Amino acid sequence: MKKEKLIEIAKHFKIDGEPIKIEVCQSGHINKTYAITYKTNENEEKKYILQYVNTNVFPNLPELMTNIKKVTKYMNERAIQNGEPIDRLTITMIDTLDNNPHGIYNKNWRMEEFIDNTKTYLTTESMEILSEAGKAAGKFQKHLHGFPAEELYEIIPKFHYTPNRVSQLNEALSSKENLEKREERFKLAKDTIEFVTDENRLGKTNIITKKLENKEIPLRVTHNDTKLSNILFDKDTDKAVCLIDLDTVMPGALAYDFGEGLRTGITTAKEDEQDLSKIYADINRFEAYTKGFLSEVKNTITREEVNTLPLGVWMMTYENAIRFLADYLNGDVYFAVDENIENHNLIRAKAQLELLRQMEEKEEEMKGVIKKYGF
Ligand code: GN1
Ligand code: MG
Repeated sequence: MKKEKLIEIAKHFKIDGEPIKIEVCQSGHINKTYAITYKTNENEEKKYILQYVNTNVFPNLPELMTNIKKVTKYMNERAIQNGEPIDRLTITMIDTLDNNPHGIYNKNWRMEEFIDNTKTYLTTESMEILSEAGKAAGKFQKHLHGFPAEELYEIIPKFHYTPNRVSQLNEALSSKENLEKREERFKLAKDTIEFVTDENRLGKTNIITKKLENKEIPLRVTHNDTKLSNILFDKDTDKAVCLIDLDTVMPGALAYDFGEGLRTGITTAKEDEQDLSKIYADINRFEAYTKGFLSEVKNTITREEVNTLPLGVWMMTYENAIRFLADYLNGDVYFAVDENIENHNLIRAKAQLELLRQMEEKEEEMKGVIKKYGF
């Protein structure tokens, strides 16, 4: 979109000063994100994030914004009560000039403050950063402890209910739409489909959700998208600052957030690494993340939740693979793909499955690490 048009949109939000610079942010597979720098009335520079939310994925944006406002308000109030700083605790949405009750301009647009002196990582070699990533996910849990999860809207129904993802894959497999065009994709994905639809694997997909249903584990407020690139780190110290992208905050299981963090944290490989030999599920990386995570949730996590953690890592990896594969077979309708990378979603699925295969071999090692930290 043209810069002039973006500036025109930005002017509908309550910000002092003038926009002077706009950059496209390349991360994220769903929304379109821009960083806008303003010159304030005091002649200082201040950055904001302008986003076009994809309402095919998030059809009820007012409900989504309501969830975000509720959880961020809760975090701020609790921190104030505890005498803790709130300046970089969580994201802050900007109101629109016409005071839209949900902070939305023209159906899809919203603006938030850019959190100062922070950066993100797609991957990292550093064990310290991984441990900080674990802390970020754990802190989110800690800050929202006591929030009544059932008050939140289920923004994407059955988001991490993996059997539902399996059904969506089955629909993609049996759909007769555009069959000619998709035929080639079915051929290329043959082995991947076989791997994914293995009966043993499918049989494990409902364990965590069953425990939630039976109340063996508590319903938590979960972020549901704790991948490494959704964590802000301090530019100078590399300490985790907070989780961003709260679009999928919903009621869920603790293991979803732990699992999604480690899906991207356990390896140095990118999510779409094409050279499978570069993908290595490293138990030392698992340990670094786990250590950080458990240090923050140690007073709130239940015994049964501890038991679900390794399965959560497996499940989030499997689930993303299923989703990438289904989207590939559907013709890339959900996740944004890079036009320069042929079969991008299939590549993503294969990379996830390589990780999954290695995780399956390391299940006992993962359990051992969790024990080592006293759980
Ligand atoms: C999407 O919005 P983004 O790009 O952070 C997706 C996640 C996937 C992730 C895979 C709403 O996250 O569930 O795990 O891509 N978000 C939604 O990278 O579907
Ligand atoms: Mg997201």
